[in-house]
Amino acid sequence: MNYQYLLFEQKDDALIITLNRPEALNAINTHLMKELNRFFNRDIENHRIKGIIIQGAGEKAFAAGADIKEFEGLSAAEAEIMSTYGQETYFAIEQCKIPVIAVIKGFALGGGCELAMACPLRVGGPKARFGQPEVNLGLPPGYGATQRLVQLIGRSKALEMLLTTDMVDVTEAHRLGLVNYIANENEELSLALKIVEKLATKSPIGIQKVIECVNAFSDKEKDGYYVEAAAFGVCAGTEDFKEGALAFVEKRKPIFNGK
Ligand code: CO8
Repeated sequence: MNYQYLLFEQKDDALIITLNRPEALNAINTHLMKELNRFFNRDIENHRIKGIIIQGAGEKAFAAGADIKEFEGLSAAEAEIMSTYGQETYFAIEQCKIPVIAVIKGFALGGGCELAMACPLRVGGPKARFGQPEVNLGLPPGYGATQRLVQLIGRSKALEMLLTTDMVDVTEAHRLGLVNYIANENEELSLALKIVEKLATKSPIGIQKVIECVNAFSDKEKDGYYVEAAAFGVCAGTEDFKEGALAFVEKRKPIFNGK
């Protein structure tokens, strides 16, 4: 794999992806977005892993948004294409059959906060700060915040964050449901690794189907209950289901093979 702005490190069952533009607070430029797209749509297949962790390089930021320095001279058509491409990339992360955990130590702003929201789980450190400052630039968000923020924290608080651009700290983000876990300083990554360890004991097919069904909730073309019943049916025919039920009866821990 040949990547310029993403670093990869495998630790046991986890693949750690680091957004690596610390000099620009890991702002997501076009190239970095293309690399995320390539990984989640293609290269992920080369990895045998149970969880993916996305973090930002350095202590200061997860990602401070899209790269504002690329905005100059952008035509309306180009901006719409960029927005759609970013949304598609984040959908691939949201729908990834291997769960993705965002580890946020500092700023998660604009497209950075949107990236964290596309991940099924989020761990925040004590200095994590979340915000959607796009209206300061004369823009609405373009990578999904007007939809995912509403889903995650509710319309009222989402509108407050989007309209005022006020940032929320990690305690408030946790209270709102914007982060799942608060980690101690310098323990953010190790907490995420522990979560992957836990996920690795579960049925990979079960996990994949939960992600698929929950995503159906916000897909206007799908009936989530139908998707859930169909997933339940598919899973009932799997070796994982037989193993899970047998292990319960035999009072032992299940060993899932993901088939
Ligand atoms: N883009 C490009 N460079 C950035 C960005 C960014 N989003 N954020 C920070 N940087 C750069 C700074 O320019 C600076 O570089 P340099 O040293 O070369 O001047 C370096 O990172 C360090 O930043 P600061 O000196 O500003 O650090 P501070 O600690 O003073 O401030 C802040 C930190 C508060 C995070 C501040 O940098 C800031 O406000 N950044 C911008 C945050 C923002 O507005 N984000 C939203 C961007 S728009 C967006 O995400 C829309 C997504 C959808 C796009 C759809 C396609 C068109």
